[in-house]
Amino acid sequence: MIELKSNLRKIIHVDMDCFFAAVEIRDNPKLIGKPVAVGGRAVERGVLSTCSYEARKYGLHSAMPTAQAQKLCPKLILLPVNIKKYQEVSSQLCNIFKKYTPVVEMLSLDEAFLDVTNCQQCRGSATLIAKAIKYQIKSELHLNASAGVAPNKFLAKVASDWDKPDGLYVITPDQVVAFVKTLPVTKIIGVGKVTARVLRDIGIKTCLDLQALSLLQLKNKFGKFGERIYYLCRGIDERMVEPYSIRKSISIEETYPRDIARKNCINALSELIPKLKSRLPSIDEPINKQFVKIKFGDFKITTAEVVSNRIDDGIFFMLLEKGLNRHSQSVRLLGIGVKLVV
Ligand code: TTP
Ligand code: MG
Repeated sequence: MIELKSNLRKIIHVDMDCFFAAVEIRDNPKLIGKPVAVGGRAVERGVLSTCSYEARKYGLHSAMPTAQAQKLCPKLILLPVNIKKYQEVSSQLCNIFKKYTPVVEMLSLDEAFLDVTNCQQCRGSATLIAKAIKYQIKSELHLNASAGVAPNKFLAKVASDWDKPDGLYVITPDQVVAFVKTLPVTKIIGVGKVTARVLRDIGIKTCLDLQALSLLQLKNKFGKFGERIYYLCRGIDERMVEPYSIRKSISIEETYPRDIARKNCINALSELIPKLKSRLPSIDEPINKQFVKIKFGDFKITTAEVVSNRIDDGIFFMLLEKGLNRHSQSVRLLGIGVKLVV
């Protein structure tokens, strides 16, 4: 038992609060306390990248069409996306993280995993390290971060969202079993609306409910992903924190609750592009390829890719058209991504 404990990892997940909006409000204090959103204009059929907590009170959220957001919140202050500025802040954030550990995996501009198992600062306490990081972000960058501390990536990410905004939530190794029992399955990475509905239909809502299914049952139902959730619902996640440079590609995909008509794919793709960009460490990030993945209503999958050195929105639309031309069905899933220069 003691031996096992010495192998335990200490993982911190940090996620900034309403990141793009928070940076804009910081740089223009007149916006404090107002409903503020960052995103594309309604006339250009834009969507919100994010919005302040005041705006969220009106039901606004990321990826909502701006036209709809302005109807729900007529006083909304809409600002354009200034990605260069957020990238600068992101690299400042990364520098703060690296003061505590070299094992930093930036997941997007505002989100990172840190493995602090071997960090000697703050008496080696991951909780105190997370506190120190939050304090440093606040005092140096004048922004709020939420942090989660846990023995693995899955739980650290759940924890950072637990107490948002300005939160710090800790799941110690001996709390894991009790914590996952009541955790809704929707908190498991990869369990989107579609999987959640399949599970709900057989009476499964929490991770404890899910634990009743055997490894074989889950594999039969969900394939390889079934195996993953078998372990995740028990609070087990062996994934390492991988410093960014090891990652070979970055992608984002969405399975739609109902198959979408082919003519609506352009809009759906427009919503994915800003999400993908927010996951890149820099907009000028050198890349090799751009790709689009389509899963059709009959589960047929096609991918289209092309060599590209700089991310270009037009290329995604061209690849979408190419993929759609290969099959006549409606679309169940859309994904886009880039292969990185490593
Ligand atoms: P998130 O961390 O998902 O959201 P957030 O930081 O705005 O709010 P929260 O307090 O809930 O963490 O995303 C980080 C940034 O990425 C966000 O500020 C804007 C960008 N983004 C998009 O451009 N489109 C999207 O659909 C999402 C989800 C985020
Ligand atoms: Mg965030």
